[in-house]
Amino acid sequence: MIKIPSSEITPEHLFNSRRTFLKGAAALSGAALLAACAPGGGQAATTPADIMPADGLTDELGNPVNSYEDITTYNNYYEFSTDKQSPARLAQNLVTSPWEVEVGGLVNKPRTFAMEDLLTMFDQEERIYRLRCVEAWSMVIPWQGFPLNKLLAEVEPTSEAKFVRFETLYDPQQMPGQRDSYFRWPYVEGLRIDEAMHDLALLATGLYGKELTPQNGAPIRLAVPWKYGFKSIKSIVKIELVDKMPVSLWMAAAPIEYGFYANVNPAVSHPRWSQASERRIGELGRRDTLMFNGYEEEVAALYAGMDLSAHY
Ligand SMILES: Nc1nc2c(c(=O)[nH]1)N[C@H]1C(S)=C(S)[C@@H](COP(=O)(O)O)O[C@H]1N2
Ligand SMILES: [Mo]
Repeated sequence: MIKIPSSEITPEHLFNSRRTFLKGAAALSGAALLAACAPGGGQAATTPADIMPADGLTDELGNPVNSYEDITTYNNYYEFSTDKQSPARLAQNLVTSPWEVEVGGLVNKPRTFAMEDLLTMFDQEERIYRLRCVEAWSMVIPWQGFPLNKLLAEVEPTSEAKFVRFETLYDPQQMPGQRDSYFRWPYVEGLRIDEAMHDLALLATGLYGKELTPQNGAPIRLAVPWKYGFKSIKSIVKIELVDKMPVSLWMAAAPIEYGFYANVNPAVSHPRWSQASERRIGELGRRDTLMFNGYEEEVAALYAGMDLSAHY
């Protein structure tokens, strides 16, 4: 891995991602255009098979992005199903418009944002991020979105705000998995305020140059690339600044297995399996898991002095 001073990493990282993404996006819009002209018309005309990763579309480590098909058909979204294939089908009719995100708690300017406003208030950037699931598989995903810190700046967190708590939509009518009382719904996640302010913490609104699909967390989801995938909460309706560490759905379900931090760490095993390696979806064999999922230069300072085996 090329070492870049941490003071320089963000612009460089973004610039490279942006360039490679835009190159891919140009090719992608061609594919989407062709599909839109195909018989049948309408949105359904663009099938996953029409959208292929463009040559050379990679993350900053040179990893090719996963196919649109992989990204949109292999999902964890327990509100719909606990298997990975079903969310693509069961989430299809999730009503994602109109949509609002309520942002409040320990802030000077609480505000409920209409989704359309979130799309126009902030520049939508392209970011190619690795997603490492706690289940030891991974993907490389081209997102569009904007840094969470830009939204937080709008509401002005007070000095008492120490954590950010996120909530997914609660609607058992639309989300059959929420009728299962094994989990404490709605899905909740949290970040420490300095993690939330980090430029890599993205609110994703799109995927592969298109709108986010329901199974990937439409219309807005978090993407925190140095943490296990479960931190990247989908279909967010509420963001609250709080003074106490939030209890996430996974911490409530199995506190020994899932901690608050959930930083990708090959040296700290899950109680039931090793985290030292992973299966990249679409590849044979396994890859070594990287510390902080390969974002160590950017984020290690957030955890200086912490015992990461205790704060897992
Ligand atoms: N609301 C909600 N968010 C969620 C989940 C979920 O079940 N419900 N699954 C998480 C897990 S375990 C992973 S690995 C990622 C998967 O994101 P993807 O399907 O877009 O790849 O979403 C995360 N966000
Ligand atoms: Mo996951």
